[in-house]
Amino acid sequence: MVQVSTAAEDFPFYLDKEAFKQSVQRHLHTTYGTVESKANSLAWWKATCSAINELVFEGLTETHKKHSGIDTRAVHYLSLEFLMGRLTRNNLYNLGIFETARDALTELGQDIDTLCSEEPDMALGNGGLGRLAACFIDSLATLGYPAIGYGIHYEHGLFRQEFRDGHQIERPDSWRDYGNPWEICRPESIQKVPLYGYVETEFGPNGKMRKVWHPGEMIRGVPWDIPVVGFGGHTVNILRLWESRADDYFDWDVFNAGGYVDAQAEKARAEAISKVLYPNDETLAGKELRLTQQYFFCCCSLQDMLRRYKRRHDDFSHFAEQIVIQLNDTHPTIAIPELMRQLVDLEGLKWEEAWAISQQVFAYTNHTLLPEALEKWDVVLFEHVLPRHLEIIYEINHRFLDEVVAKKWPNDDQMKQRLSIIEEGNPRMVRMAYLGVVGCFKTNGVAYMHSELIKKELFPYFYELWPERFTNVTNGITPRRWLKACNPRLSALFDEAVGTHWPTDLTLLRQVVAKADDPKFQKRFMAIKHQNKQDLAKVILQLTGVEVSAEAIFDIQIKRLHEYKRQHLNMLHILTLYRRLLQDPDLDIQPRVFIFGAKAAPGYKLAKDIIFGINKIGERINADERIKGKIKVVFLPNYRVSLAEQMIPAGDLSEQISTAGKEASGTGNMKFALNGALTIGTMDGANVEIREEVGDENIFIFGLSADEVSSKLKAGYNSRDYYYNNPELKAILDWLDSDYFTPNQPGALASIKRSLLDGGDPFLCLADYESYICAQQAVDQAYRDKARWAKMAIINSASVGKFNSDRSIQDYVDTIWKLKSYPAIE
Ligand code: H2P
Repeated sequence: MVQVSTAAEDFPFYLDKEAFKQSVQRHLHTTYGTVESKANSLAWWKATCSAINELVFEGLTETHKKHSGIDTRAVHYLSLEFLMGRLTRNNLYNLGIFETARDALTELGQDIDTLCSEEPDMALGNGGLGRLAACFIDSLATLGYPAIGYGIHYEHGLFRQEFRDGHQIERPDSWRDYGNPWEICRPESIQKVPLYGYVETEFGPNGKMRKVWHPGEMIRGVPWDIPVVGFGGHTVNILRLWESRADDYFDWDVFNAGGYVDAQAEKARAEAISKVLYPNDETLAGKELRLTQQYFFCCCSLQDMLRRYKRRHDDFSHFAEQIVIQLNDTHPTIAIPELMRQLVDLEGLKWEEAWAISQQVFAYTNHTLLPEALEKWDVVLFEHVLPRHLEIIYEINHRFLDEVVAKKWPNDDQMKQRLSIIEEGNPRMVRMAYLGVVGCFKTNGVAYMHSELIKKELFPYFYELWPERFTNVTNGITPRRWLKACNPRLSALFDEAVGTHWPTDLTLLRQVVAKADDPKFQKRFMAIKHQNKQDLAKVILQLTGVEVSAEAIFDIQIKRLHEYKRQHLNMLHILTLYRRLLQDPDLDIQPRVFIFGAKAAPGYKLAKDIIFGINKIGERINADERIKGKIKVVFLPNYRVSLAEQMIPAGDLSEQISTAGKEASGTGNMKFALNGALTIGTMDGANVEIREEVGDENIFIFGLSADEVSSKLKAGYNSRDYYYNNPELKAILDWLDSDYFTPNQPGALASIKRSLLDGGDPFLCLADYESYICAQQAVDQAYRDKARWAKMAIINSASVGKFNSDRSIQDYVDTIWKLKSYPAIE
């Protein structure tokens, strides 16, 4: 494991308060053309960013010099999502000048928290997958590995969520309306991307036949670089995001002839590619746009890699030594045929040569077993957008089936059909996940259990064919953002307890376990939790108008809204408690605040109904004086990274309640445990490994195991059995048919009940209900014993060092990437 010193004295960018102050003032005057008396917080924030950037860019230049000087192997991380959140605080901490900047700004009459909140979140992602990519590039830079992240420079990130009468409303998220101080446009590295058209077979200059693609359209990819500062400031890598533009977008002739709108049509079409993240793909046009997006950024990124490589090499014999490309999920697997196209069609390599290279550079991370998230493209659509790539995929498939499958399973057509990259059916589909496995030297899952399921359930025959290609890398989170920066109080306590090196070596926190029984330490630990809860209570009041007490259990579920994540199971628990309280207002339960944050995909009706349901149930419960405020329910609007940073330090209970076998890993579970929340969860994803680390007595596990889930489904699961056999469950489900929570709108919540009964309850909420309620009772009991709870919380916080994303990155380096660390600034 690489050790990078992060002791304060070793930070290369030591800067005193005076120098920082002067820099901010200078930028206020000379970069933004304003003065102290006129500047608002936005101007102060921007001037602060410019002051920080002086150091960031110096680090960037040094890193560039170092890495290009040694011409080293680098990892290229291709991801449709990078959920960066805000960067100001992160960059200050990583440069080791947070305190300096805070004090300098205070002397300038500015509050650093206010300035930091001026920054819009870079919400270029949807959930855990995108945030993982952001944590990974932080760790890569921290460990000094040569790396570049490649993605799309979306004009709008994930939508901004508002609630209207409890319903989710989507509004565009314009994160860079007024510019983004962190990014640099690089017109010198623009790439051109061909699309559509047709392919011809021609005779090449050597008399050999060759394929020539005549594209119907060319798009330009404009790169924007965002510097990624490693903790300690020793290395600054980049995240390169591509923006689409029309090649020659303004048609003068049409404009001069009076066609003012038509003249811009091409521009609008080209720009649509990087307009939004996950355009609705219910229509054919939406599907085409998604495929185009995936191809667009892979094509630009590969050209960029080849361009850089060719600066130093005359042939491709060293390509696979220099370049490794990690495909973050199935979305970028189109990069495989694209590299083949660039090598064979454009660079003139033989197929065999190109395929041998390609097979050594690509590795694929799978993030989900859910079929809906594994890309498949209709062959007709594919051929329309990428005619040459379809041919290449056919060739890859043909060789794979004839040379590999037929050898292992001679005369077995069924096996060929099973493993074919093309799914025969109506319509025929390209299975991109299969292409990923065939074209990559490694395929990994993101937690131990998920990686096992990949082998057993998702790709069993591929596993039989190539067992050595399958591996696991358990996810992680960066402790810099998810403890040091978001929870300064707890960080200070840990600094005192174990010294200041834990942000890079999180296993040092294990020493704190010895203090878990110490009443004084418990008191300090829980006092910090209480203060964090008070802070969150203020945010809750401001966002929802609901007053909550920091004495209550803060029971939090934050993640994408999806049936498999089972926010509606949590809702059933709330309804159960509410009903019990109505039957007996003196019922002795620990007060709880149920806190949610989640966005539902705009086209996912039931997910939106669940948000509506929780909001309406919350309204009724929060207003019901009979239950004396014993439970409250709040759904915080517009969940995003910066809100998570305020919620996670305040959690007592972390809800990780997915149907076993469905959540590949989860990373919110790690963030909560690190910040001293106890997990209530199923044996799913990384919960299994968290349990191993914290011990069975410090986690609340419930529900069916993954094996039990699959046997139950095979045996014919009937959710109605649970409904009829449990009168309490029946009563709360029937409640949803009434207008109890939605006055004058009877049945407004009925779709949730319908999905659980008529819809067959595909994620087994009802099968797990009883066990979940029992586990929640155990939580209630545990919380009564303050010393016991404190001990459990401390043990959680101290025991999850394994989930540092530096460890994940080191695992990737050791098993897949084989990189060397070169911190740029010693
Ligand atoms: C996904 C998986 C998570 C996993 C994450 C990162 C797709 O994220 O479902 O289980 O932890 O990738 O590997 P999410 O659901 O949070 O969007």
